Amino acid sequence: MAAVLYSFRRCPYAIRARYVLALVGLRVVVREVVLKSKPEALLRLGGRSSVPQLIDCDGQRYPESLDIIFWALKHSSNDKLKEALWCPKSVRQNKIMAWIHYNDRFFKHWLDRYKYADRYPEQTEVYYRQQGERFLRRLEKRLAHSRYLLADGMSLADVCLFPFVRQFAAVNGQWFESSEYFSVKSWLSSFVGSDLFQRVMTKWSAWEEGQEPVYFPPEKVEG
Ligand SMILES: N[C@@H](CCC(=O)N[C@@H](CS)C(=O)NCC(=O)O)C(=O)O
Repeated sequence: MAAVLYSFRRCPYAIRARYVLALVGLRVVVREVVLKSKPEALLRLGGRSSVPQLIDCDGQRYPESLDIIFWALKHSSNDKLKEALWCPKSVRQNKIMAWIHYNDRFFKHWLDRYKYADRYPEQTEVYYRQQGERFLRRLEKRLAHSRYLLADGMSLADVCLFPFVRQFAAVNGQWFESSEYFSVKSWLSSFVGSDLFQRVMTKWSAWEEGQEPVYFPPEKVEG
């Protein structure tokens, strides 16, 4: 039995986890969750019921996207890719984690407000966007010098951030396309335009107890 991944297609945390699983070529059983009516099997696990979550073959639980990503790296046999994504040098690992924390703690906060500005009427949508742009400017500065955030090769920093930048860009596509974040735009399209991303974003119907297992990544793009 393969590990089970509770996932939600559009969730940026789930996208980063699925992207790494697909990159390293690990196959799991995917269970698509509807956040408004989470399946009993997920709730029965107790504690947090956010997605993504992974349960491995021994029943060990990985309740956060980063836990799943490191689980995937640990089980991958592609050492070269593992080293590229998570360089063994601690200086680089610290840089990667600094980007991820900056994203998860700062950018995500403003992204939520920008996306759902009507739920946060104390400020305007433009105000929230401008706060998020502080992060975009840092990305732009970095990406003007190298193709990816740490160097010319993709690392976990890129994979963990791009799904959030994608959401930010989608709030007002016209604004983003006409913005001057040229390096960010080409960095983002190198992910979003890839075949791998199409597989990561395969559409599944909501999982129901007892159904035939659905595997991720899929053999071919569906939906
Ligand atoms: N820190 C978590 C965050 C996951 C998260 O917030 N997922 C959202 C969907 S994008 C969710 O499950 N929200 C519903 C809930 O928290 O019950 C991770 O890295 O996996």
